Amino acid sequence: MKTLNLILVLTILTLCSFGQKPPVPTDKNATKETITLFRSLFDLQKKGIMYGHQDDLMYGFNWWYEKDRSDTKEIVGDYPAVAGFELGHIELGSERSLDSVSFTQIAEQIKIHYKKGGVITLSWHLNNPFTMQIRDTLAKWPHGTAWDVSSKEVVASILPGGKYHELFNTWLERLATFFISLKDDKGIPIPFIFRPFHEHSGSFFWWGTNICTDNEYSALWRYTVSFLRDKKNIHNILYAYNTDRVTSFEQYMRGYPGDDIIDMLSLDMYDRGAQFGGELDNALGFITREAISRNKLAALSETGERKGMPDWWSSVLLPVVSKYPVVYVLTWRDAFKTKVTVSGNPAKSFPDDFKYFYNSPRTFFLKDIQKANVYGR
Ligand code: BMA
Repeated sequence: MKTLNLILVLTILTLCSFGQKPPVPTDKNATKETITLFRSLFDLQKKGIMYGHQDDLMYGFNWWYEKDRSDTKEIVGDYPAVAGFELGHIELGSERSLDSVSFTQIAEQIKIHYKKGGVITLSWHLNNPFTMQIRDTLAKWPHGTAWDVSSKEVVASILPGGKYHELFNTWLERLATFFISLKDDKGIPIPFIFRPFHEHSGSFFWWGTNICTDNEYSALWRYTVSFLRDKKNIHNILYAYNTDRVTSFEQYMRGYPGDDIIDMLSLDMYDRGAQFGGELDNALGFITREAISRNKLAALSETGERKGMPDWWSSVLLPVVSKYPVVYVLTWRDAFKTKVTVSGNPAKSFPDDFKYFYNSPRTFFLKDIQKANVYGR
């Protein structure tokens, strides 16, 4: 407690000495825990980077929902600091996500990870509300899914005045009901990072850059935040804006909904070849520079190794992310494959190299951030 007070005083003094106020989330009514989380992460990103893994607590390469199990823990003996979960199909009122994961179990794992002091991030591959209405018995994937980019009318159709606006409200209601259920044992809302309408600079989701206008995209974001924050009174969310690979800040900002509702500037970028290191370096350079000047967090919210590269974690990822104040880096899910019998983890297919990443003083896993006490408990 004493150490924490000292850290708090030092932080306040440092900030005051620069004439700056301590950073706060955009939601003026953010809960105490959410404000503390935001500030802790803001501090943490100056010291190192948290490791995150999608669906780490739900399933792995060759197992499905087993108590306390995690692919990450199996390799390095600790859980990721950041646990990612996916909400696609919550909008339909389904019991399971598009990846067949039970929403009840997702909520359980969110509570457990929060109790341990870990950070939570949620993504949402929501269906296509417009093309879903087109009944076509012969239609194949991606018809009606998040990946269905066959119509450019989707975003306009769900905004106020649009044909499917009420349907979208129903979807947001269901999302909100799930969010409201995320409480700890004392009934305190669990803070989390929400990253909807992700990878905007790509055109592979119906909210992508060539599928809707920048104004529509921004309006979609603003409507969603206002619905959750103002209508449903949910005040435990940090909102993450996100794009796929970009080469300039202008490109990154296309359709940006505004500093008044965004808490984190994030980027998704997978290693598809030798140019990756340079491209990531460039993008993180301008994103973190802007994030700092706007009092926002920054994250590499999805990434993945170059196929077959044995030292990707140590020679590509770590050197680049270590240069910048990036709060976390997250690798995507280890899709469960029933037919595969070898134990191991495709996302960390070179365990020794992943252990090197784990052992770096620059990286934080769950035990490290338990010490940092990001919720100030
Ligand atoms: C994607 C893929 C899909 C999955 C989706 C949501 O990037 O992994 O298989 O359904 O994420 O988790």
